[in-house]
Amino acid sequence: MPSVKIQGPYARNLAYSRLSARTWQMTNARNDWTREEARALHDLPLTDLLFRAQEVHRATQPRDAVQLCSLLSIKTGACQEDCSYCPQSSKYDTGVEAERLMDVADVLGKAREAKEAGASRFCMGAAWRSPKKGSRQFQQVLEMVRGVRALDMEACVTLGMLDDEQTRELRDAGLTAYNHNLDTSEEYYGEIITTRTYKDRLDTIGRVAAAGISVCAGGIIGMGESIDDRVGMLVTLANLAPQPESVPVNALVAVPGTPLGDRKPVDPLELVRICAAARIMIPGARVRLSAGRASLSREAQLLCFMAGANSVFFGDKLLTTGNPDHDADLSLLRDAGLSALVPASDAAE
Ligand code: SAM
Ligand code: DTB
Ligand code: SF4
Repeated sequence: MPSVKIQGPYARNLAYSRLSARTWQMTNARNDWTREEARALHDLPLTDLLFRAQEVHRATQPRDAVQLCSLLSIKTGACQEDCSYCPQSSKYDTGVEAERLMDVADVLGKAREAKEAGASRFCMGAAWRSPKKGSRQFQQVLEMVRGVRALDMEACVTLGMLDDEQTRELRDAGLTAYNHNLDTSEEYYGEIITTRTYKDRLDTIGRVAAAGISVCAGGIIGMGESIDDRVGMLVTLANLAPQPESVPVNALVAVPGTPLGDRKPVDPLELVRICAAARIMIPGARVRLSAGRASLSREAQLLCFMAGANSVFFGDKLLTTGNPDHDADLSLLRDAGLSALVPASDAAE
């Protein structure tokens, strides 16, 4: 595995970007976006939209650093929820084999490998509606979080809906961020998921923020939603107080067997617009170019970076589907003159 301790002018980026993002958040982030102005922004001529996104990007983020996050499915398949996009729902026959929660030591081994390969954040996903109250599995997840933090990596988990106690325990374990996506607009949500509501989603996000854990929340495009649905989702995210620390922008990976298995891929330029609008509306966030990257050209990915995306999932697998491999991503960064964000303590070495 290649070791990529990317240093250089942005070696202090992780610490710098948090400070800069928070400063911007306090002074410039707005929580009063209307759908009309967000739609007008989204629909700008693309070069104007990119220009505005670059202005915000350069004022708030290290301008040429991309955070590499590695993702691991710690508990796969057999989920009770019916999310129409998801290969892990038990309602659909997608060929994904259900697996029990992984051992803590195996997960930490993967985290160590990810760090060695250049990742500064380790994200763990479980196909749960919510973690079982007082379960041994939840205690194991807490151990995983503590272990990842001890490696001096940011730790993120996505485990479904949380109650107050679980949220506090995750915070006390040192969790950096909790991923809980809105996926689409409130109006379109019922077309995609019927086993929970938008309000359920917002409640968990509110609990996470109230406990002092950073919120990672974003969505998916390419599920048959309208542009107004995409903009509506961004407005809901931007008007959260505090705004999310990171915003994953996923392009649907159409998995055969799911209700959305036949959907045509979105035009990459539509993804560029969402990245740019997210950068402008949620200026302090890491905008994470997430699922769907395996079908994007290098040029399309670079346009997303110009639009303000500054984080990707790094490694050849997302949860159950494919992603560009390490070499492809490292050569993309190198050829574009971008660098990987390194943990603050590494930068200080
Ligand atoms: N079960 C938890 C939940 O739903 O919050 C965590 C795991 S879930 C797989 C995490 C996110 O992955 C979803 O909210 C969705 O945004 C994204 N996702 C899942 N399947 C996808 C697909 N086929 N294409 C794009 N994004 C997908
Ligand atoms: C997010 O928004 N995207 C990631 C992460 N958060 C957990 C998951 C993408 C999953 C894509 C389908 C799969 O690999 O199963
Ligand atoms: Fe379950 Fe999450 Fe997949 Fe929905 S997105 S089916 S909650 S794993």
